[in-house]
Amino acid sequence: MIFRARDWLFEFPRPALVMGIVNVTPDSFSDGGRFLDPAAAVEHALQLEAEGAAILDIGGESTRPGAAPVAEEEELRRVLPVIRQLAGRIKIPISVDTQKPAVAQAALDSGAAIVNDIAANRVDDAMWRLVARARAGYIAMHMQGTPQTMQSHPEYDNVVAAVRAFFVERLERLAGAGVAPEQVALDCGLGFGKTVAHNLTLLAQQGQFTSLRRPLVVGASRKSFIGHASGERADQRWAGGLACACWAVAAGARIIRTHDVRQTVEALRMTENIQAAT
Ligand code: 8Y7
Repeated sequence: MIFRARDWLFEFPRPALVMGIVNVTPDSFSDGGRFLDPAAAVEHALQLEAEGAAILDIGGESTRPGAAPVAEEEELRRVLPVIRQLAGRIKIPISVDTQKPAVAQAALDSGAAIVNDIAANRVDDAMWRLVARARAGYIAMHMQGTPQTMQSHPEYDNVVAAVRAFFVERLERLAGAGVAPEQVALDCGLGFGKTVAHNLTLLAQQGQFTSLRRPLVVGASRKSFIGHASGERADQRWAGGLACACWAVAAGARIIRTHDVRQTVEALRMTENIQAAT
């Protein structure tokens, strides 16, 4: 299995990829405001690369439950300086976390290689066409509802079947827009229109998605369902996040999106050593 993002190529089997989170926002629930200054965000990104990140995910719009949308100009003003300064300076691909085609295009023009799209359940295909043109990587994440409404009453007959059907349909529509399967990674979207039980079921059942033969992305880092189990506040949830990361990789996930890069790399290498001995 291959994941291709412009000039980057990841060939599996290989050790799981750790995707380090770089928030350039004033209001992220776990590290909001710490890296709004571009220079601080760049420093943070360089540190995550040094800690072993294989991808950096740069985002300028908080998508925590209830967060207000950010205007396009403001989002561009946040992420572009960071992407421009990082491109060429780092040896790993940059992913842009955005729902807006114009932001994705500007980010790709500034050196990003992957579009991380939490709004992959979109109706028009502008985002997919620009991903196809740039031959960029694309993370299709499942979300029920919107960040404004998603946690009010998440409901599924069968959450695993619903997410799997979404993946199948999305791969078809992406192919129709010119995005090759090799460019696509799939993400069940933990916390995006899901109860605690839905999140746990999706983690437990990662193996149900491996037959789609695309890399699975899992982002559990610091999310509230971890706090539900541990009682810890967001910036103290790393241990629960590691448990999710190790479980997910043992069950078949290939890319772990996290704030806690150094600890995650260490825990995943240990998990893979155990796997190799089974
Ligand atoms: C995810 C994500 C967020 C995730 C992917 C947070 C942008 C909330 N979560 N992207 N983004 N997967 N692909 O807690 O789970 O970081 S934002």
